[in-house]
Amino acid sequence: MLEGKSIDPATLELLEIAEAEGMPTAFSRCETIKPCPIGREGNCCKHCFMGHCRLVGKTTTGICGATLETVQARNFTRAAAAGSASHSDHGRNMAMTLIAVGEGKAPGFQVKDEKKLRRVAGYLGVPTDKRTTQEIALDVGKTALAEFGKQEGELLYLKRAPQKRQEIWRKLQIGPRGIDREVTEAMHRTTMGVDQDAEHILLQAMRVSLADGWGGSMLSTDISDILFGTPTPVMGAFNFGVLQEDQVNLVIHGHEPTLAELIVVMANDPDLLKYAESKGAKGINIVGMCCSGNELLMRHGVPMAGNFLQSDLIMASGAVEAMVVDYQCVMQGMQAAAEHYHTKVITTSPKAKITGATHIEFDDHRGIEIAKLIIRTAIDTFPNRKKVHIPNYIEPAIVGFSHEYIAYMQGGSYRESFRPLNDAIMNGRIRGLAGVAGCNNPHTMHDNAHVNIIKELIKNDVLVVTTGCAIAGGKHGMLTPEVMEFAGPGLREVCQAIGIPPVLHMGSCVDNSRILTVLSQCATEGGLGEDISDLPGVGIAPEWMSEKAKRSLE
Ligand code: CUV
Repeated sequence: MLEGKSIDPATLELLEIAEAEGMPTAFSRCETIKPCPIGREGNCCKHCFMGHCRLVGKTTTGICGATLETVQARNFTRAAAAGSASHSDHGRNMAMTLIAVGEGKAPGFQVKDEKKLRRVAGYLGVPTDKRTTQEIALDVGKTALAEFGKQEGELLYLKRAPQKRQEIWRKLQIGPRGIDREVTEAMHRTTMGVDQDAEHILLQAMRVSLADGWGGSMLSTDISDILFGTPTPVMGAFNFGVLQEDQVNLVIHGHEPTLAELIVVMANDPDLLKYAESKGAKGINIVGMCCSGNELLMRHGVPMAGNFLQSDLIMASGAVEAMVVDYQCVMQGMQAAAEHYHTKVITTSPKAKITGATHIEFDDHRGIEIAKLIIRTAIDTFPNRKKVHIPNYIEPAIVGFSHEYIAYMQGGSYRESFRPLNDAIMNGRIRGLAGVAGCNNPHTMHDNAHVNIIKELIKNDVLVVTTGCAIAGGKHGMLTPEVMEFAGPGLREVCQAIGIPPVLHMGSCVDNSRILTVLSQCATEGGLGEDISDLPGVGIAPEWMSEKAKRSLE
């Protein structure tokens, strides 16, 4: 029954338990729900109520006359707009936290990377001379926030792309004016009776995607680095084995690093540790999941319990006291899974609740107090444990390669560059760069595509960077220096010379913006052409499911 579901033995082990105990999971629901073939292909038009029109067989237009091309372009553009809205709304929250820090109204938060704050201020045209960190932070936050509501001109970060690319965007008139404006316009243009030329609709899909990649996501990454530190390599660990049998386990799942950061700090609070002891636990163990997990992993080495398809399954260990979530990629089925055990699902975002779950709302003005309350709630749950079964699989990994760190590795603090990498590509020792990103999807064998694609790429001398749930490779030994032996001879030689592994963990999904920065820097370094499209680079999301992944590597 379980055959073909995952290449990960820890996942199979808990799937067996879940099945025996009747706990529903995405894997089990996928057995009975087959995707609608019409919708999946984008051939169902739901944009007005003369339909819905299913464009199959001899039916090639909807009631209004919209063609298959138009319908598909509309569906694609709406998915891109939703993905862009999600990443960008996350970026907006980060900007608002930075403003609160600038105003001195966010206890527990501070500017951790002043150098990055000043660099970002430069990109955004915020003056830094003779100004305090707090003043700069406030203005950077406000300028970033203004990018969302801007109505005219173009996003300030577009100028971080190679000159030639910027000119192409301008010529096609797809340079985003403001992030929210492009999402709204995408929704408008795909409404019944508006834009009805497929190519023209798709131009807006590109614009809304650029608004994410060079807007919401990039701002989100930058502000996260300013507030929580720009990642440098740290040791981490992957898979269900990171749960602790004798401790209170809190799994942090979702996307925003804000509350997650405070929970990590507060898990060492002596009063809370004493309280945990009073309930029979030997400590408080914080582990990550999906993209929140990536944020914590790359900045603190907080262990990563798993990726998307493991997020409801982990409850079958019987060892999860609290599943703390904010938004995106949080399956509602998690609550049904939790009800089979003692686990509390705790929703924390004012934007996202789950029926039946405990809601403890985060507010960055009272962050510490809320983090403590969440940990206390988890501790209170510990005595309710029944049977515990933690699969004994744990894989070490080295994670946290920001673009800043990659540049630093190629020349030190004063001469950082992408020259060695470019030279290696030019002389053929490295054949290309690949970004392996995106989710899991139960319609395909869990982790299989991620891991095997990465293996093949490095074998063929392609340097790989991974983000999001593609960090699946971490569970299978792909993020250790030992993986060097599977790399082709050219890639191995270059990686050894620079001092980096052949597969670089770059963070969460919004950190795909780090990949854009690396590509821009490679292009502007010279020798490989003048544009990102001149580079031998590819972006892949082999197990994608989220609308966010639809636009991710634009
Ligand atoms: Ni934001 S979007 S399943 S958590 S990568 Fe993971 Fe990554 Fe896809 Fe979601």
